[in-house]
Amino acid sequence: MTPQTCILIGAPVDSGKRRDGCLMGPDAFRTAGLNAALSDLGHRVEDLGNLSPAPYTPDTDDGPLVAPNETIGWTKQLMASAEQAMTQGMPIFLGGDHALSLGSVAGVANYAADQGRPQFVLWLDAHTDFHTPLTTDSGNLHGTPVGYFTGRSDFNGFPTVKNPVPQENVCMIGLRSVDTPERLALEASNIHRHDMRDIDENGIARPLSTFLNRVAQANGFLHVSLDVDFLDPSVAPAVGTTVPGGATVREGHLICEMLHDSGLMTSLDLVELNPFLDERGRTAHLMVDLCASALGRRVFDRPTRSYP
Ligand code: 6HN
Ligand code: MN
Ligand code: MN
Ligand code: MN
Repeated sequence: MTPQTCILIGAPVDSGKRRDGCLMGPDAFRTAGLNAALSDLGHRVEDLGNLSPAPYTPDTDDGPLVAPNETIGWTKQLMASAEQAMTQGMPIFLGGDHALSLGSVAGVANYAADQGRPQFVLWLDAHTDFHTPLTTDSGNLHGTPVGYFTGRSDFNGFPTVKNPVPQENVCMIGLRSVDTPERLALEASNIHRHDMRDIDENGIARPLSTFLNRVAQANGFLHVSLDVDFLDPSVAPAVGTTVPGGATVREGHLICEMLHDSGLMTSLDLVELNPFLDERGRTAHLMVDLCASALGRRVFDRPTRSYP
């Protein structure tokens, strides 16, 4: 296994929705042993500690959006940190809610563009997070990162997305809660989307391997964004937006194991963990175990298998 330099970037973003608690996420991942899990696999681990948002005008409570200015501050900071960390290794963003991916993905995509290579994104989530600030009903900006980094309009006040990720380079797996405006926009897009029925009928390995083959053929960079609610709430209760009918523990591990076999993953988000809602740390531990699988933890080594 090729040792990596894993760069842990704590991003205690809690501005993407009303319910507080994700700000404790980065420390819960550390407490659950993330650093040791990765070092034990032979990787070099550098923990940059926790970021703060770039300076922002304090938010007022009178608009349709929850804490837009704070999220703009986070997006600026994360975009810069992501681009910088890519020059040094594989950034692993410890969320924080999913609003952190406005900055993490836009930042890694800037780096990919500098290298003259295409950026791809694997979105593991119950939700599509494809809203814009104008289509969201909840006003929660954690429902908008895919809209932002694919270059949808109406993100007023946010930094310009210099290198939008092409729609056909985005693959979503795990979907089971999609708002009507998101569904209409997605159906008119080239984003690859796999809902849970698709997984029930065809398994999770095939859609993933099809996508990974495309990343490999294009010599792309691959960002993976893992939302806790991708997993079924019975095994991952520590998230504010639980939706029944999610991925099993083994489906999660298989995805991560295949990601490692592919050697394609260049950056990772672990998001939406709300330790306040956890049961004795079990969700934090599961997320750490999945991350370890994505970085090479195995029961037994085996010849790499490919899926047609
Ligand atoms: N997440 N579609 C809902 C909304 O409020 O816009 C839920 C968003 C969930 C956000 O998955 O990170
Ligand atoms: Mn809040
Ligand atoms: Mn999400
Ligand atoms: Mn979600």
